[in-house]
Amino acid sequence: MDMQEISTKLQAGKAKEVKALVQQAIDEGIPAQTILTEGLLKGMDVVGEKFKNNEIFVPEVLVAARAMNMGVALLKPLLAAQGVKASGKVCIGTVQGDLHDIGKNLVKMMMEGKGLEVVDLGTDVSPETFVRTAKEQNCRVICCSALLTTTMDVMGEVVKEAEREGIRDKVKIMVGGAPVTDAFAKSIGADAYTPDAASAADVAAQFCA
Ligand code: B1M
Repeated sequence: MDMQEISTKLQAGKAKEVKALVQQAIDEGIPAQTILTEGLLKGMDVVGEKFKNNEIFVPEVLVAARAMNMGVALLKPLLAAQGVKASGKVCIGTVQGDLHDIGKNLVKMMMEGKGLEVVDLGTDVSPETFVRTAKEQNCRVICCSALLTTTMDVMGEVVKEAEREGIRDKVKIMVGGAPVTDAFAKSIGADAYTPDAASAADVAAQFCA
């Protein structure tokens, strides 16, 4: 099956059809990672480009996001079955002011696939909530996702809050999301930047080892 079909249906926001095509691809033995990157994520990239160029607007993006989530739900058990097992607790969230959660949910899923226990704080998470949760629940890693250039600076506040609350030496802080770079992560004093969900899960597992 051609992954382009999944991408096209996702762009059109046809959630049921995306779900059926993803199931068909799984049944044909296409690897879950291929379906995710070549089908679903490629489709979402096109949606992002059109959104940027004002060719489509928030409602269209939301239906595409819903189709993406339905496809990802089918892939979840398959992606989670891959990789080496680790143990440890991490908390994850999208930073304050930011409501994008598709990437954050993928990172969470891959981390759970590694055997990590993930406390999901959702979206619009304040630095205080990240740090309080890490403290109260003994998380080894705080994972921050940001999709907006206007919200990525909150990640620096998370680092500062961890310092203020005296847990900076006990917790690793990982950052990611489309506008985030390795140089940015270093500039705010975070412990790691990873570009995608799979590498985020690998690094979190190493931190918890
Ligand atoms: Co938004 N949006 N959006 N949006 N949206 C972007 C991010 C944008 C780039 C679109 C564009 O202009 N091309 C642009 C940001 C521009 C900028 O800041 N540079 C943008 C904008 C402007 C906005 C609004 C301001 C629009 C408006 O209202 N005028 C608004 C802001 C709302 C808010 O957050 N306060 C807004 C709203 C929305 C929707 C609600 C409609 C919807 C979100 C639905 C949802 O998430 N539930 C939405 C969407 C879907 C997008 C695009 C199209 C797709 C994002 C996505 O889910 N990608 C996006 C364009 C784009 O990115 N191409 C866009 C798929 C996802 C799997 O990728 O999240 O990057 P991503 O995650 C990746 C990696 O980044 C990484 O792993 C994942 C893959 O493996 N990763 C991590 C993510 N987090 C990580 C953490 C880690 C490690 C890796 O460690 C902890």
